[in-house]
Amino acid sequence: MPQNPLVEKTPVTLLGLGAMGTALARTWLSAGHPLTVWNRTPARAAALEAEGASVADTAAGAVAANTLVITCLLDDMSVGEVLAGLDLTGKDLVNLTTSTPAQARDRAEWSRQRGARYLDGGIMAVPPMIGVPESGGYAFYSGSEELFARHRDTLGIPAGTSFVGEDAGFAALYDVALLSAMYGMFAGAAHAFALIRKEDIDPAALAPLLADWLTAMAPSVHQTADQLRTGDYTEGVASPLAMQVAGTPAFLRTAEQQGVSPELLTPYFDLMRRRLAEGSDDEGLTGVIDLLVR
Ligand code: FVH
Repeated sequence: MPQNPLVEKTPVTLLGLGAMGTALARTWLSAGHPLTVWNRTPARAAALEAEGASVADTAAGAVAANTLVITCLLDDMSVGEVLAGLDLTGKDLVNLTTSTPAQARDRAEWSRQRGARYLDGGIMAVPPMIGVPESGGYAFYSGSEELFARHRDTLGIPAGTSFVGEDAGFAALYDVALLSAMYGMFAGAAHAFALIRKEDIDPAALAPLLADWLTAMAPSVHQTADQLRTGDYTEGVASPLAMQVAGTPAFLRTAEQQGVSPELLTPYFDLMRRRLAEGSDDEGLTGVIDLLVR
């Protein structure tokens, strides 16, 4: 987001200079924010120092340098280790480390007990997308809305921002929800490529077909959401569950004939069959969600 050059840039402390931390750091430096960095392995800070960052010898020194403290470490355990025993009184702690929702809520309470305000972040981008607005990368934020509003412009420099609620666990929840869907897509694509692996078919010929098909199917999530909201799982169904279940043996036989393990498909097909056995012939696939929720 463009910032007013006449407004003083918020100084940032960043703990963690892995692939993501380094990419974040470069965007704040390029945008003219005073930046103090610390990393467990000091060598990783050398290039950033040459680019204008102040390098702290200790995490305590880095935290003491600025009010806005951003962590981008491996996991929640490393955040706990790095911040243990440090004075966080009055700090604005923004944690961009991937966590579970429960870890994020605990970290928010842990920060509150130490006199810090807390915002949790989940980054929907890989390092090359950071600082490239046209890449579409963004981060979910949740926790203190007041803190988000205060630092929105600074947080918006590396990637877009999306505030998803005062519950500190929500950013992690949205993050994991989207990434889980992504892995489902990767699993389906892996099975598709495996099916053609032994044939005289160029994977590069299948790839655009796969991409177009997945893109065409993706908007079905809106119908799923509408059905979950209304509770009517038959509304607008074009491909009833009974028809889809009847088709599954062809998928499994094809896998067998192509010498491909069906292990990525069968868990989902099993759920479809269970839902159909409950008498939900006219539904689409939305009822499977209710079987997953324990
Ligand atoms: N890179 C990606 O594609 C994803 C995209 C989405 C968001 N993730 C999350 O971002 C967090 C950081 O990821 P990263 O890519 O920077 O990860 P690494 O390159 O592996 O760097 C890890 C940094 O954490 C430091 N570190 C690890 N353990 C400790 C510890 N016990 N005490 C202090 N620091 C620790 C590590 O330091 P060093 O190894 O250089 O000394 C790195 O600075 C992460 O949550 C992703 O899930 C990235």
